[in-house]
Amino acid sequence: MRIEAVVGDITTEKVDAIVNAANSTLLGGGGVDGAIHRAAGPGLLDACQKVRDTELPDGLPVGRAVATPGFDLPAAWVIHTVGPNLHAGEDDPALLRACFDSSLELAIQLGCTGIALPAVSAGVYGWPIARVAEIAVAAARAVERLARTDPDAVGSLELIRFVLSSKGNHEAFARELARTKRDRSAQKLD
Ligand code: AR6
Repeated sequence: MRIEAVVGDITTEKVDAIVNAANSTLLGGGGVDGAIHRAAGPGLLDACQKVRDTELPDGLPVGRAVATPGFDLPAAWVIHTVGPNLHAGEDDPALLRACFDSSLELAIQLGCTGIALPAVSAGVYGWPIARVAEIAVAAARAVERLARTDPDAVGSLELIRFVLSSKGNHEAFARELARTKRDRSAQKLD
């Protein structure tokens, strides 16, 4: 399993699935959500509307994930998840962890080889980037551990790439990736 962090625009990622930091309506918004809808074209909004009309009439709950095709994107799939909104008092880290866990789990179920994820909740929803990095990287490390202990459980997944919109955000993720790598080598020496 490769886990990495890059600076970039997630809409240009050539991986099987990209993750969208959506809101519960699934009907678009600003930030990465707006960028993904613009790049995917109108088919994405139609597909999201269809999901609302069928399986999720009350919207996508915080922490859950749902997939649609990627339409005009290089990625075959968009995995929509809804992060907790700190400005609305949603301060439970388990909810943010659930976003990353459910997105990664869905990518595995879809048979993805590679997935790209943004810093869910680190924009409009107001979570500090260091906290998002800590939670997101912990979720990725859990999948990495699973790949070692039970390879079948991660299917074809080989790459987890965090795509960050700024150098500062990238630094937070790079630091957390380095820290958790050090922790793991320390554990090996114990
Ligand atoms: N590629 C990668 N990262 C990006 C991109 C991009 N093209 N564009 C923005 N980011 P946000 P949230 C970063 O606000 O906090 C929307 O209106 C951005 O700099 O997109 O979960 C939804 O509809 C930030 O670091 O998501 C919801 O209403 C990170 O992506 C609400 O915002 C997430 O910022 C969700 O808020």
